Amino acid sequence: MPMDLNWKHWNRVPSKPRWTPPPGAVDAHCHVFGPEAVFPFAPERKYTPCTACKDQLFALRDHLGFERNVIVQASCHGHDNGALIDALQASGGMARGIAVVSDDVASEELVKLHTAGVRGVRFNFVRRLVEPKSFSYYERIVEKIHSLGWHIVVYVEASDFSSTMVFLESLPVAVVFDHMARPDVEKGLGHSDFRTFVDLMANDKYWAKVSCPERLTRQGGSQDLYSDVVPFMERLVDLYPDRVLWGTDWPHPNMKSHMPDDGQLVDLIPKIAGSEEKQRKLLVDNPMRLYWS
Ligand code: 0GY
Repeated sequence: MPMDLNWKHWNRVPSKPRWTPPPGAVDAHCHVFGPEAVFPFAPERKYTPCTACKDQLFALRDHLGFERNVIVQASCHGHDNGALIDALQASGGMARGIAVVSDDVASEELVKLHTAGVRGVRFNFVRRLVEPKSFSYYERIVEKIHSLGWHIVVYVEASDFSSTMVFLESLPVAVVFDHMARPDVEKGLGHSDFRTFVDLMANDKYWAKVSCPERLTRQGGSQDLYSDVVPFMERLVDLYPDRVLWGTDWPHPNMKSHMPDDGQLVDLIPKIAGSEEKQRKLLVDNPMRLYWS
């Protein structure tokens, strides 16, 4: 099936970053889609993406000067983690995965995922992407993954943040927030919504991905690249240098306004993390601790 007409294709000729990542850098948020003939998209999906397969992801990784990936199961593949497992197995240990499973997942399936390199599950609370499920559904999954030492990756929008937090607080596992829990950057750094998130992060079970300025910006892909989002990313890196992760979000699903240049996204990193120490923690030490230790 062709990709949705209002979708933008990922950038086939990203610029070469001018900034060089430290050795061992990890792109901790990216996806693989298809190819559909081998890994069909889920019938219940809310969008049909373009193909973005493992070889294309690994080529981008090398082009950007990164060494490792954390590949996150996206909603268009539902609970079928086949494309993800295939990519992890092909990576030679240089990729880890975040899967999506249902509450009746068998323990043998979880062991299979772990062996392939999966280290957590994603709870996607974004209603335009996934039909809402009860918190007890997610609790049943946590009970099953806890003994594997896995964590959960949460994708939630600002409007659902407080109700979801009541649930997350009770969980006995680490929680990683995609895209800084999607702040409304127009409200500013001082707004109570972002301050609540920043305060929550003081609890060391929480981690934040300082990612997706292209999704959060209100400036479009203007020349003053994502300058409205950078202060939010920088604030989290400054306050919690040991619990932040960075990712490209390639192939940038659902981007309709513009398609980012992945090389330019890398060039933002020194603005977000201003010292070599912070850059090393963000790109190497933190993802290695969470995904490879
Ligand atoms: C992202 C963001 C999006 C999509 C998904 O699972 C998904 O389909 O995560 C989005 O549309 O905001 O992190 O890739």
